[in-house]
This record gives sequence, structure tokens and C-alpha cells, in this order.
Amino acid sequence: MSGYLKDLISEVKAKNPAEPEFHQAVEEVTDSLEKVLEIHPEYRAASILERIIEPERVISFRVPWINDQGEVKVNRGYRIEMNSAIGPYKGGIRFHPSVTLGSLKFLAFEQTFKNALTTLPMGGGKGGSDFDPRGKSDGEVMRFCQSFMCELFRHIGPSTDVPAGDIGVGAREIGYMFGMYKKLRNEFTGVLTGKGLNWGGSLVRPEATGYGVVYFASEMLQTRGLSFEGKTVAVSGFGNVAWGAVTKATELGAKVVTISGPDGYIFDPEGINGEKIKFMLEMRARGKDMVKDYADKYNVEYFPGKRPWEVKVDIALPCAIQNELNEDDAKNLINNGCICVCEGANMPCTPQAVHLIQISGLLYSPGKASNAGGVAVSGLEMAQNSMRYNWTRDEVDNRLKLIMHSIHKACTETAERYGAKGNYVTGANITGFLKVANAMMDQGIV
Ligand code: 2IT
Repeated sequence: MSGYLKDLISEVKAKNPAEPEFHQAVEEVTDSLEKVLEIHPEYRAASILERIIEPERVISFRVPWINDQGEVKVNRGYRIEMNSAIGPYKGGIRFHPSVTLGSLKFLAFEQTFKNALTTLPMGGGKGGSDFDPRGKSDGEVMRFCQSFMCELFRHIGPSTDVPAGDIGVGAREIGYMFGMYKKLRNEFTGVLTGKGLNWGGSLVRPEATGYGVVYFASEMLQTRGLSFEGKTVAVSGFGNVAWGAVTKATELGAKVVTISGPDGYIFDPEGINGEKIKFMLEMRARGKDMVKDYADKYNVEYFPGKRPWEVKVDIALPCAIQNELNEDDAKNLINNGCICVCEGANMPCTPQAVHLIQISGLLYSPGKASNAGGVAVSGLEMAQNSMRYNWTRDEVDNRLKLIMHSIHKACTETAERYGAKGNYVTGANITGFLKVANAMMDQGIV
């Protein structure tokens, strides 16, 4: 890495202490940019990278709420408005005990590049809270969401910042937040995506992230004349992304043999299909955040405290959370003959794991490219809201497929142009960076 980039990373670490995930995400992107900055000295002269790394605005706020016992609880809420060069801030809201300023900054940073890749006009943002939805009653979740929106509403809007769901935030939470926003603003507008179908939501939005991951992995496999047909697949997580990925991979003739939770993973040698896929939704709705119930119900093996990467599979789709697949996991996958690791979560592979997977010649895609289908259909939801119209399922699904195809094409072509053929990390980072950087250049020093 050049002295300039090394100094930049040191400065990011010194200026943003205790934000390890943010450092990791910034390092991953800057690693890809050496050549671009050499060819385009104007970016360095305009301090584009320094500006992209600094959020346009960080909002941190108190979220007080009352639990079912009548006690007052306090959580911390955030919204990171990272970059608005190519459109309004756009990105999910995460409710999870692991949420910190640093983890949301990493997610908002990734989102900026991801959204640029979708071909749609969306800037980057992310928000959330350290609120733990596990075991909370419906009333508690509603009161929390309402309190969260009582502060957030003044910072967002359909042309300013459009949040959506993420870990711990699904259709129910979006509904409660939308209700409070509407009451406070006296305005029915597309301020959130992932809305219910009969009040402004888009068909295929729930499935979009997982479907997109599988569409993207299919494109990757195709470059080697391969497909999902007859392949064995390991999926981690059992939330929204995992559910969509299991559904589509199964539909394309693959056998998905694992899903996982914070408690461990299950191994279903017959494949997770039919009614068993529906049961994933039921497990999620139970609010326990455990996957063991699947093993009990379908009488399959359950591995407490373990992750699914030790299973022999052809394709691995990590769809749970950041840094869930480390170097040892990567070794296991490689030794077991895995051919493709396609990220459904944001930054699920550690840098050491990514390095090993790449030098071993496996197909590998970073989440910012392969999981962009979720936010892409959020962009389509925004378009439908603006038109006050709804597209059919096929219309949205076809657009999603087309977008995933475009992202794949952009990544492969850019990687090749910059002398890194087959490297989806380089391709995604450079493509996303150029779109955002050029927009920033056009708009002056703001
Ligand atoms: O990580 C992500 O891309 C999301 N959570 C979806 C964001 C969105 O605005 O739909």
C-alpha cells in the first residue's frame, strides 16, 4: 500500500478509536483503490477519500421506553448519514445488542458503495440501537419503536433519508415506526422501505436480499460453466436473508443443508425445503433467536455453539452477521472442496478468511455486491411510492435479476480493467468508489 493510504488508515484508527469494524471496512476498500488514485490524482487533490470516510452527519439519541413490568429502560439510538452524493441517505436500521457507533459506521460506509452499485440513485446511511428484541413482548417492541421514531422523525424524509429493516427490524418494526412517523408529520409518504404490502410496500422486498444473493452467486458460477443445480449449500443465519437464499437456492435445484443461530447450527441432510422453509419464519416470529427448534421438530442433528462451515458443501452463503466466518472456517470450507463463498450478510468473512478464500481460487463475492438486492428492491419501492403505483411480482423480480446481473457485469469488467480479473472485491470497491467520487467532484467541496 502507498504511504498516502497507509497514513490515511493510521489516521482513521487514531481519530476513531474503539471502532474496529469501521477500521476493517475502510481498510478493505482502500486496499482496492491504489491504482485508481494513481490514475486519477484529482481525487486525492480533492481529498475525496478523506471525505468519504467522514460521515456527513452522525445522530445519537436517547431512547427511553417502559417495559411490561412498568420499569423505565433506556437504550441508545443512532442514525449515520454517511454520504448523499448520489441520492438521499438510504440503509437499514439494526436492533441488536452488538450495535455500537463503530459497527453502524462500518455498515453505513459499506452501504454507500453497495447503493452505488445498484445503479439506483441512493446515498448511504445506517441506523439502529443496542436494544435486544430477544424475548420482548409485542407491546414492548411497539413502545420501543415509537420512542425511537419520536426522535428519528426530525432527521429523515422521503427525499432526505429513507431507513429500512436490518437485523432485528422486520415488517412489524417498520410498521410501528411508520405509524409514529405518520402521526408526527401528518404525512403519508415513502419514508421507510420494507413496508406492508397494503400500505406502500413492494412485492418481493422480503425475499429480495436472499434472492439477490442467489442470483449473484448463479452469475459467478456461470463464469465457470456451473450452476446451483445439484449442489449442496451451507447457509448461516435463519433470518430474512437466509430465508430468501434458502428459498431461491432450493428452487434452482440445490440442497441447502444448514441454517444457524447464535445458539448453533442444524444439519439437515435431506435439504431444507417445502414446509421446512416456512418453519424458518415461524422460528423467527417466536423471538427466541434460536435455531434448535428446527432440530427438535424435524429430528435432525443440532450442533450447539458451532458454525456451519465445518460441513462439506459446494457453496457457502454466510447470511448471519459480520465476522462470522474466520480463517479456520475458511480452511475447513476449502479442504472440503467448496467452490464458491457468496456473502449475504455485511462483511461476514474476516479479512484473513477472505485472503485465504481468494488465494485458494474459490469464487468469492463481498456482501456489498452480492447482498445489494435488498436495498435495490428498496429503491424500487421508493420508485413505486413516488409514482403512487405498484408493480407486479414479475416486474419487480425481473428488475431485481437485471440489477444483480448489472452489478456482476460491472464488478467483473472493472476488475479486469484494473488488472485484477475475477476479483469481485476490487471490482465492487472501484465501481462503487468511482460513481460516488465523480458525483462528489461534480458537486464541489461540500
Ligand atoms: O444491509 C442492507 O443493505 C439492508 N439492511 C437493506 C437496506 C435498505 O435500505 O433496504
